[in-house]
Amino acid sequence: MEGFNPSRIEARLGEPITLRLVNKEDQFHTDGGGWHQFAIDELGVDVEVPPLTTKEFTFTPSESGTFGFYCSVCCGGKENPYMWGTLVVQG
Ligand SMILES: [Cu+2]
Repeated sequence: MEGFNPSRIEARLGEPITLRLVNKEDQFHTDGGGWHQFAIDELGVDVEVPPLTTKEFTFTPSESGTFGFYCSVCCGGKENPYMWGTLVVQG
């Protein structure tokens, strides 16, 4: 619920990028049961991370540009000003 760290990620078009998502929330967290999500609509990325879990995943950006990523499990979803970040894809 502190937001994403880092909140800005850079990648290159067509090159795989691996992200490690660390969810520090436990299951007693009132909002969303401690789950968090990492989603980028435009790139078809949608990863959910269980409470107190670290999840690594790799994806390859298929478009260049600047995209917002967010969590919509908790905290007001896309409207939450903290659970937001930016992925910049160059290439
Ligand atoms: Cu969240």
